[in-house]
Amino acid sequence: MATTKTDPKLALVANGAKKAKFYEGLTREQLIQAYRLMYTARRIDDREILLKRQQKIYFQMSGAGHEGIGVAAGLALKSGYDWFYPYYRDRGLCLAVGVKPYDMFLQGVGAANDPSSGGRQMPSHWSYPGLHIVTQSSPTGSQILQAVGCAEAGRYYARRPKAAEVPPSNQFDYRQFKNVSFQGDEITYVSLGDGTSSEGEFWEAMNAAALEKLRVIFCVEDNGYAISVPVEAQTAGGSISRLVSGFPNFHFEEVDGTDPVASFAAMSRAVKHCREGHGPAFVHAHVIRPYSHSLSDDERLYRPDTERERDAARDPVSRTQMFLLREGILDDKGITQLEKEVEAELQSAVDHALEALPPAPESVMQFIYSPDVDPTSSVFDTQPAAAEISADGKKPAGKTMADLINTTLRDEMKRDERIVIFGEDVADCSREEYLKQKLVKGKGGVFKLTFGLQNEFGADRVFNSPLAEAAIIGRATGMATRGLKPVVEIQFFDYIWPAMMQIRDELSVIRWRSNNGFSCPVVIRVAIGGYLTGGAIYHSQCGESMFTHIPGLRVVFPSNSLDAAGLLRTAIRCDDPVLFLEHKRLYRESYGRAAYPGPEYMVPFGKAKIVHPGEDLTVITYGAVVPRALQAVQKLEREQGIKVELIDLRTLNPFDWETIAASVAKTTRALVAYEDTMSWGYGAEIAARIADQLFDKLDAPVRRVAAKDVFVAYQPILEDAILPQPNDLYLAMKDLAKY
Ligand SMILES: Cc1ncc(C[n+]2csc(CCOP(=O)(O)OP(=O)(O)O)c2C)c(N)n1
Ligand SMILES: [Mg+2]
Repeated sequence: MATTKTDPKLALVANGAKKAKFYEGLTREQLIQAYRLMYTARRIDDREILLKRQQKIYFQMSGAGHEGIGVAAGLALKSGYDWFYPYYRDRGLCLAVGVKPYDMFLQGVGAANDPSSGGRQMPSHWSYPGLHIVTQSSPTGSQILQAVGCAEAGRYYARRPKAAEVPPSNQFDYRQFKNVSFQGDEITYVSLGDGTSSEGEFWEAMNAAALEKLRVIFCVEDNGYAISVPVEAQTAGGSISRLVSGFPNFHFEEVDGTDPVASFAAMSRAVKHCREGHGPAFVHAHVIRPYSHSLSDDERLYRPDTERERDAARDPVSRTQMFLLREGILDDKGITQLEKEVEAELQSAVDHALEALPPAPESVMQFIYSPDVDPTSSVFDTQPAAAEISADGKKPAGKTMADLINTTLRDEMKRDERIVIFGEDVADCSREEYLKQKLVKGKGGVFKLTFGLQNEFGADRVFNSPLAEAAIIGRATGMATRGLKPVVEIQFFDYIWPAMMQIRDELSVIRWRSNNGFSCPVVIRVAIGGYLTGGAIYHSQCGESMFTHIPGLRVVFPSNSLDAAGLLRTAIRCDDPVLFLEHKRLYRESYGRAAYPGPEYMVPFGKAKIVHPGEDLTVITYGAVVPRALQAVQKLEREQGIKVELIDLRTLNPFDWETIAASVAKTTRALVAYEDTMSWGYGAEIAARIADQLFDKLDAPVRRVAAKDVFVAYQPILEDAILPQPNDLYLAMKDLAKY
């Protein structure tokens, strides 16, 4: 661990630069260039503020006061080589990396040809694939874990370069559409504000980067405020540097971020530490925020003039101008000339941006999902391989859902070296020597679904993550952005919530918000559901409709082992993020066992299965309700002669409307059954669609059977009363058939 501390109050000329020919390694030309970039950044802010007041753009977020550290970082790192997760104040960094002012104005006006989002995101939400600037969002800090995943991906490819290759086109999958590039010593830069360092994800990211010794530079741009909250009310002790100083493997810098020369020196040392592979670096840059938080904020409401004037004396743009004059690097004429050139460039950029066409309203649905790989298509519709019959003519014993998920993961890992598996307890044994010495057998997940995979494929492909769900999804998102295929596990659905920000505001929307500039087709396997007799509140939840409500996320919920194998393979090979829900009660159930269907068996998304044909009534369901409904259907047929058509949806987004519509048109009665709580649940949408689109076909009201609107209780008597049972289904079907 190395630490360099620069007194944040130091003036530029006081750091020894005056005597040196080079200024901390910067030439006179580079210093002029740095000033040009800083001045450009500030003037773009000024122009945008004007445009906002004229109602020609719709939002403004300034980078004012942060230009010094940003430009220094851009100069110390390599454009198109290193990777960048810059936050909204990093206008200076983006210009230094190569973003054009015109591109920034295009984002302001929301133009169709805005390269970062095509009018979908606010300005200062950077995304420039060619420059390795990865699409950014508004939630403070959600970029940090992704940056860690990005660095992990770069290291993975460097160690396994074959993984980056694109397979021949007859091996059709997401890889055909990923443009993978990597460098052995590439660095991932991620920045955040001082307030954002209070987010839990920041700490999860620091921990992961330190554990893995990753090449990540964390830059905290500390302007002393998070909107109106001052740093001493935000960060215990008022110094983030002090708090993080215990993380191992890090290089630490604390610097006056309004001083581009000192900032460049600090960044260069951070870059060296990372580039050489010693681990991550942390740069704490003290900056100012002269333009309030945003145009909606007036900082005079909470900052007195004295404090604001103190900041103004450190303004990086005017200080750098003074520095150039004092050092004789530019004279007054030179400064005027430079500023005139910048103004002319910005005028032309604004003029052109104001003429740019807005996006077509019809384009709104574009790029929610992959335009290249359609998981509902016939490519993903294959037949199971014939079951092997042994010499004595016996069919092989049926495999459980747990068996076939494990086998599918194994087959796919063999086929695709970009697959990595991580999560809590998913490895066989983190202390590899125990496995190697055969002292232990290995765990492979609390439900043993990943058993044996670390042993077979290595600890760099199958590993335990820290106990941090947001980190699992955030890191996976960063990896997938670089073309890897993380198949991660959330141990229990009940504990998916720390990752909800990453799932809803990041993973699912990255393709859409970047106008197809980036994608992150992660597979999230989640153990879900109740009927466990003793699972209680926190091991029995459903809640799938909270995820089917998210545009951009595929949601799969198999009811038997054959479907689980086929759907998991489709999930892995497709190009969209997939939430793969595995019902714990079905893992080892005798219902729905099947022979191994071979390594190419796939089930397309959006294709339901008719589990039992019938004419009198349609039951639409999925997951663990399928076997329960089947019992009820068989009893009803036996006892009442009522023939029920039982539909297993298999995938919830997309879902198979055609099969539902055809069945309900035939039977004229529909019952939607699901394990989740009744109100606002998945069945509500299906019932609404049936009522809306099949109204004239119906002879009865659309009914639902679901759990009571309460959490699942521990005592089995209570659990039975809460979750839908075969008899509840039986009675509802019988009643509906009377109409
Ligand atoms: C998760 C989340 N919570 C709240 C907000 C609203 N918000 C936007 S910026 C901000 C303050 C950020 O302060 P800091 O991290 O210090 O960055 P600065 O704006 O000062 O550069 C807040 C609270 C948000 N965007 N995301
Ligand atoms: Mg701040």
